[in-house]
Amino acid sequence: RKFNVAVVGATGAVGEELFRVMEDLDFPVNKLVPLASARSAGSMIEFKNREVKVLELTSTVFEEQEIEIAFFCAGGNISDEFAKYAVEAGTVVIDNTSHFRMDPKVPLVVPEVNPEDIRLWRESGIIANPNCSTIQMVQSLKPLDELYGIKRVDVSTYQAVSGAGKAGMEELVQQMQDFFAFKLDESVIEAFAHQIALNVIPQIDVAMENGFTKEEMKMVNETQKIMHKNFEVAATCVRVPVLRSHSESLTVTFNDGVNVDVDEVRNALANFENVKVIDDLENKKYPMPIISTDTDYTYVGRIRKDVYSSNIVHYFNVADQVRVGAATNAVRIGLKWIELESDM
Ligand code: 2RA
Repeated sequence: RKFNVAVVGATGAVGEELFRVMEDLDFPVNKLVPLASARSAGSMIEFKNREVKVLELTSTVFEEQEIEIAFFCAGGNISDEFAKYAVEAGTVVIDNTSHFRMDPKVPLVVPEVNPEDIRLWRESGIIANPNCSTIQMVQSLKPLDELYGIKRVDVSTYQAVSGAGKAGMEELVQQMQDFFAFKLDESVIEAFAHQIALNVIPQIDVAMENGFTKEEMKMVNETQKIMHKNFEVAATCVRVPVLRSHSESLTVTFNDGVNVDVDEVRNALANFENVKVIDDLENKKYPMPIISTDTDYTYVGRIRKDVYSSNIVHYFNVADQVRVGAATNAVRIGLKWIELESDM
């Protein structure tokens, strides 16, 4: 059967991508209801070659439109204010913001990693979609934990400007245009703490008391919740002038006594759902944002054993932040929910 589906934040970067991903993954849509603020209501979005009008997000729209599944991707404050109206109307909410992620009543799901957690959705009516940098990381950690048992993860990220939405992407493009017009010093700096063109910024989100940033602590706390493991995680999150794929350099320490076999690691990753291995350094083949962008895969490569410790492996991991890190994971959660929990 098909479902009545709402997308809250229909005109944002993730909202727009959701329509494309629902088409690509053949999401069973009966009626599509794009929702946005009064400012964007009335505009049109395209879905399956037809124009659909954006309606205003109100407290009653979920009930009026008989919505069964609602994707929220309009920011934490909007989820805070409106998700409860959807839940009251009997809608399952798939929330892309950080608002509910660490709520013990709300499952936090990457369908390839912890699909069974979806069954907890009835406690709150909400399923949370993790942070983008966490999603692509746990997709590679899960098979490695199953293989050897992880003790500690050290990760540095190279995060695209799409993580800051359309405003972030527009700011990078504008600053590049300003650079070629010899007026970069006049560029607007709004989406990021500093100029992002020709720069890297070792801060994503606000500072926490422990010296890490909020983005870095999301990678710690969300990873432990999704994987139901307490292994140590330390992250350094960095914004780079790339449009829309996040990269991560990972060092994974396995339990004492493990002797890493790189071929075993490569096979475990290659056999995991939605992960692709590109790992041929001699022939200059490895994952890069220009490979992953616009795809639904997490790519890994540069896999190598540590020079000093036999229980440590290093690798590089790249995925499209807007798709794998947001829209695609949300749609995959919806498909899994339909398979496991809807009364089809
Ligand atoms: C970022 N993690 O890349 C954020 C987006 N959710 O800024």
